[in-house]
Amino acid sequence: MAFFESILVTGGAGFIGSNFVRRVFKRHRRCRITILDALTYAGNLENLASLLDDERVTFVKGSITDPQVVRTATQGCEAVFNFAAETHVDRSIAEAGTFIQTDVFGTYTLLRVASEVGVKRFVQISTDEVYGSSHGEDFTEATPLTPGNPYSASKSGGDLMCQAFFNTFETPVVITRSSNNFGPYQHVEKFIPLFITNAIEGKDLPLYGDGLHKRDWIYVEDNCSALELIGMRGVTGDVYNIGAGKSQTNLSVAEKILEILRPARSRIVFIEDRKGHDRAYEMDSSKLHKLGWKTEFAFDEALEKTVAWYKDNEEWWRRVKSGAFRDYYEQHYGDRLRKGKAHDV
Ligand code: NAD
Ligand code: TDX
Repeated sequence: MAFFESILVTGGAGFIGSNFVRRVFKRHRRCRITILDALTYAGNLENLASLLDDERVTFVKGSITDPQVVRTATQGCEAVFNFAAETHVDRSIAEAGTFIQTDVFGTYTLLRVASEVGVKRFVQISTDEVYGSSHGEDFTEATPLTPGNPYSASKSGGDLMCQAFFNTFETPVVITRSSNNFGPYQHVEKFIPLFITNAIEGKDLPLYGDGLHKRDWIYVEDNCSALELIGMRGVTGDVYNIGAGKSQTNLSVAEKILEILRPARSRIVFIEDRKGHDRAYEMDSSKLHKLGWKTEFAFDEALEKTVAWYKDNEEWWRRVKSGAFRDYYEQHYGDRLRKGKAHDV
């Protein structure tokens, strides 16, 4: 089945969105791509660097909460891939207003316009976090939504609105719920890039709680191949989990990062836990495997690639780490690190 001839990618200047745009641009030479992004603190045009000069790519700066902007951007697009969101759990704990605005109201606005325009496909990029914490059993698509923090509650609101639009207006929605992504261009506020760049800088690595929380890490390229496939072949109205199928503790990932960057001067420091910290996310992605998808990248090899990318792109992350991020870091980690306890190796 051929890919779409024209797509709208919201949030395309962020981490996963920019990786997805790059993939589609390379693999589908006839596809025109419109990117709609508000360029919040998380959006970065450098993530799209060479692509923006190409005639197949159009960039629109604007918010998915603005119906006028969304209407213009959606014109002529066969499919919408909605990546735009506020995405950092810690920031949602500090203040959740923008999360509700973008992740719920923004999704609603996009759905409304997509229905008016009559797009062929609306792919909602959601998260395994909507299921809450797993307790020894993998999440399936039938697992009830029990979000545990304001970010995942907002994403759940977006998902439910998608299901409501499918049910009420037959909007051709498909929902994807992926596990934790990592890879090039991920914002340094997130666990893996923060730990890699801190280790390069010789700074302490702030590990929440006992460090035994588990995540099912998926390399971003594997997530993007799943999104491409679900965009083309997913059943309308359905949900698809996207996971690598192997959870591991944060402590183990932190130790692997230090091992790759040996001899790093950094220490792992246990600090006060995140409030409401979900203990584990574990995914059953067998429904997606039946569509013909599998991962290409093993975790250890992909982590090495990711570390190499951050080593090769210091300018990119040093710019992101300066300015407003420095204040955020001091506010969020300063006291906790001073009161933290170094891990004995
Ligand atoms: P990100 O924070 O790196 O990027 C988000 C992008 O959305 C940024 O470019 C930002 O400028 C843009 N944006 C924010 N508010 C907007 C608005 N109102 N209108 C238009 N653009 C706006 O996020 P990411 O990690 O790339 O995540 C992308 C999507 O994937 C999100 O929907 C997220 O919930 C989902 N997801 C992420 C992960 C992960 O591990 N990173 C896992 C599962 C699901
Ligand atoms: O400094 C840190 N120390 C630490 O121990 C940070 C930033 C995180 N952690 C822990 C918390 C989590 O258990 O590492 C784990 C991963 O944290 P994040 O990178 O913040 O990701 P998470 O909270 O799991 O959410 C991510 O995956 C699901 C994305 O940020 C979401 O957008 C996505 O939906």
